[in-house]
Amino acid sequence: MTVNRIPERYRIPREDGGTISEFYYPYMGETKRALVYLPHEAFSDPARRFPTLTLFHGGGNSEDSFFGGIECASPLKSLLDCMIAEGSCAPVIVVTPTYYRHDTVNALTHAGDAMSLTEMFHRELNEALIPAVDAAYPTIADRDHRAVGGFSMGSEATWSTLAWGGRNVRYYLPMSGDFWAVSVKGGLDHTSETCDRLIEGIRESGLSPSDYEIYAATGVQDIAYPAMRPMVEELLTRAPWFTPAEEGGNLAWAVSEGWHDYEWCWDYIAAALPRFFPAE
Ligand code: FER
Repeated sequence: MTVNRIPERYRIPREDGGTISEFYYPYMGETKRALVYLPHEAFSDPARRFPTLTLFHGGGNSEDSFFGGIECASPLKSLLDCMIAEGSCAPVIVVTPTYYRHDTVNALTHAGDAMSLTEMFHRELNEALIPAVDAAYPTIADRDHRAVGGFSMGSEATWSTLAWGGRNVRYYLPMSGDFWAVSVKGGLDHTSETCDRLIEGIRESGLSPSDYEIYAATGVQDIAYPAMRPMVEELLTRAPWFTPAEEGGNLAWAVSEGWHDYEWCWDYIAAALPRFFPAE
């Protein structure tokens, strides 16, 4: 399926929107920082609880990358404010953590080093981040109201979460990145084994195909396209584990005109949110 560009009004900051703040939580002896978006409804209706989308940044980036820091230099906050105000999706809490640690500076410049961090992030997500967010914010604390997604190496972290850490998360938004469990760009070089590994992990987690839904997206000019395309196309042949969304299945494959840049993630996020968390 194709992906629409977001309308220009999604880029215009709104007075009636939600808030962004810094959030700190402990993990393995460190204090980890994340940004958290709370929808306007968290303030206007204090008894209400919300689904959560957690977004993993790309290699060499940080917890500030998706929102453009607390000053919100990217269109992500205005996009969320606008979609929620217009009733295009449910009000949602959005969390942007980092898989980096204080001692992993090397990994900032090498995607291959980032890989061990993206592969393991599901542990921090399940053991520390999800419980901390649920304790601090008005979340609907069950797996049907949690989504994770990511860009580039953050997409690798998203596939890894589905493979090994999906017990608390139903929805997945891998953007411009394949799954590197078998090898770097294994979606291209080891397509079949990469798909086997993903399915093996899901099966060992005790999940069945109705327990997860994926909106996988990239662009035809994206450096991830040559690896992501054969992987997702093969996954679409692996019923019952993966079946096409067009036929009511659990895997949507969305291709834009785009390249390897957050600019195209706004379109993917805007397309996925109404599927994951439709407005009531
Ligand atoms: C991919 C293409 C590129 C991918 C990751 C990258 C996980 C990351 C590149 C970088 O960080 O420089 O298919 O999948």
